[in-house]
Amino acid sequence: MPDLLETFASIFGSAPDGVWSAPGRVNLIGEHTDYNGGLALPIALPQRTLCAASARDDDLLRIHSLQEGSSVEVRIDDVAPGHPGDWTAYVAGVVWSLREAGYAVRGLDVVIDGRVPLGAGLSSSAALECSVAAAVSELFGLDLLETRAGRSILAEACQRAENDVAGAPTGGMDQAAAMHCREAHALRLDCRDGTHSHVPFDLSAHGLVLLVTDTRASHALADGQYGARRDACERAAEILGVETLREIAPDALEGALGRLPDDELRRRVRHVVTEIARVDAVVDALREGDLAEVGRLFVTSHESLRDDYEVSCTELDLVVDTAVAEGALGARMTGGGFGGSAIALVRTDDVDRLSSAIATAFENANLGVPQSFSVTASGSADRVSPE
Ligand code: GAF
Repeated sequence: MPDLLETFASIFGSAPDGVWSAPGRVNLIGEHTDYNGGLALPIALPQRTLCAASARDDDLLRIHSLQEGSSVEVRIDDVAPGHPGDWTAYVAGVVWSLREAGYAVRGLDVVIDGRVPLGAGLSSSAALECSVAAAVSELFGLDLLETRAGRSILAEACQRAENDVAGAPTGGMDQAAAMHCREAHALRLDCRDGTHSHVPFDLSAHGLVLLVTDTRASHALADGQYGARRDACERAAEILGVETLREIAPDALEGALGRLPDDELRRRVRHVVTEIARVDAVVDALREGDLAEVGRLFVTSHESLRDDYEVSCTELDLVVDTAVAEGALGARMTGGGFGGSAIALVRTDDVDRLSSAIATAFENANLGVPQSFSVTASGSADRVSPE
């Protein structure tokens, strides 16, 4: 943390009031289900974004990032959809949305140290939003970080910042993960009513690790493809006369598909309904210690995302195919897709061999250099200092 504190002092002339942090995430399963009122199963990553901050008694936001190396100033009253138009929307948007929700929030001096890989589909944006939300809650006495209900309010404010200010029409999984995840547990998130529970997730007991591979293939959620999938789901729900696709039970799927006008819409709906069912199948398999079944469900999920939802890409498919061919129990893309990262369930002794097999496969296919690293389930947004 010395860089962060030194930079804060050199820019703002004093030590910060405190430092907060929030994690990135990988989703074990339950992809593109959150905006359909469905289930998801993320874990928090050990990689976190740090936010050193001090409260101001005016309405100015002064924002600096170690990675960007530049500073931006914006007044809270000037924050609006599309403004600011760069990464600082994820900071300013959080302050704006908490104020819109009626909280008495003023300006901030902020330095960000983002240690969640950027553009890797690992929710660096939610980590940034949630680290700022944690800081704002404590600096302005909102007392939201202390309770589960308060954390849900912060997660919703972060999602609004992303939807309304940054213009990315995402669901709420990533922010909920950053606010609610627990060490050595996955978060079973029910996006219909916002409830969640913690499912033990400690692969070391099984001689396994979760290997994340950042494909380095570009990935952006504010572009049209993510929104197009969301629109398709809303259109299908309207045709089927339900509020969200969560209302379609697996045994009613065939009937529902028969009432949809085209094959593309049928495939989108089939992914969502079967994927929601796979979440509880993974939860059951984890509770029973049946990791082979978890691996099989990973692969089924990936095939569904690749063939029915059409959000995978060459790089993600290559990671999954290579990992499975080299003995992983299962693998799948994670997050929004169109690039970003994949996860694989791998025997501890096989990690190095699998990582180099993936790197070699990318080299042979003339693709960029992927980054593989193993992760454990970590904790949620919190204060780092003063302790
Ligand atoms: C991205 C979005 F931000 C999430 O809300 C979720 O929809 C995910 O893609 C797909 O499951 O991470």
